[in-house]
Amino acid sequence: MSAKPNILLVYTGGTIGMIKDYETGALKAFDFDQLLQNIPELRLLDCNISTSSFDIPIDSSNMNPEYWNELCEMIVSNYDDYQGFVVLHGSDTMSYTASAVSFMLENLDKPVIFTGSQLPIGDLRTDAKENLITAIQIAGLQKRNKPIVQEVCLYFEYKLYRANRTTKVSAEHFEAFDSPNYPALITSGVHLTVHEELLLKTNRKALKVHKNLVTEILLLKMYPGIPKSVVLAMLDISEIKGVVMETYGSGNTTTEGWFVEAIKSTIKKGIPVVNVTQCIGGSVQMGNYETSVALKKIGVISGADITSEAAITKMMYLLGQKLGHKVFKSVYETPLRGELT
Ligand code: ASN
Repeated sequence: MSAKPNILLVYTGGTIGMIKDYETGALKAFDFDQLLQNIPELRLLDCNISTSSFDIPIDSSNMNPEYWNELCEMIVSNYDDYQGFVVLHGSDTMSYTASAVSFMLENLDKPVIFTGSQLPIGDLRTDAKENLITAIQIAGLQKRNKPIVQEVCLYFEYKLYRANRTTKVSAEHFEAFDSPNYPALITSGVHLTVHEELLLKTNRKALKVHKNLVTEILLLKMYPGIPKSVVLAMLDISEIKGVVMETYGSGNTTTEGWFVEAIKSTIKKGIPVVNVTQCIGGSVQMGNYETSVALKKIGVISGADITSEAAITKMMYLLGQKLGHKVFKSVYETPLRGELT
């Protein structure tokens, strides 16, 4: 292995590489090589950077599991030749993609760092350069010839987070992401401060990729006054294979009989229902209030302090594993990639 780490930079699209279409005034994706020409600083980094790109870069609002498969394939097919991977991705759905990839890549022992920006790299006030340069530096961090970070992360505005703990919290601020239930793994100031005790440790097993995600999931967000007819109609959709229920506070819903009955019969049909909180931070604790006691009794799965992004992608991944109902519940409630406490 050369002394300098090899880093693969994968460009999927997003604002970071966009330019303004002067006819419409809207931002659109453009050529990756042109993007790199705007960052001569990359040549000063102490690593060998190779690049790879989606054939047609996309705005991340068009992201989907087919693209996730393509991205995982790009990482897996280059896995032995690189010490780290940096994925440039639009910020809008970055937490979804990065969470999904964390589940799809089992036994990862190298860094996969997602980053992007709020302003295009060509913009005078861009946040892209710092995000990109530091993400590459972090992907190249080594200790005794081994990568220090061995998990899927998201780097934005001076902080490295565990990817599946993040959520996009601002469409305006450079600090676009937060990780409310798990501290930053690395903070970037004058020095990079690595919080090693927070990092996932590799289990030394061979890398495995899981591509058969199941997407037929209902995201049921509770709101006061949600009509019975609406809930029943949604739960009645025959394609649904799993439900992520976004509840109030520590996992509470209305105690109205029709609601609990509807959830109970959904579970009886073999459709798992996961309880996650609508709150930005904190955890589901079913049984804490009367308004969640029944949910616990009927077998609703606790998402604990998982984000909705990780809850949905974890369900996509586990539904693809074809587990029995009981096993599904216990596996879902277990942290697989550090996504819940
Ligand atoms: N719409 C863009 C995207 O997600 C937003 C961004 O990257 N800041 O691709």
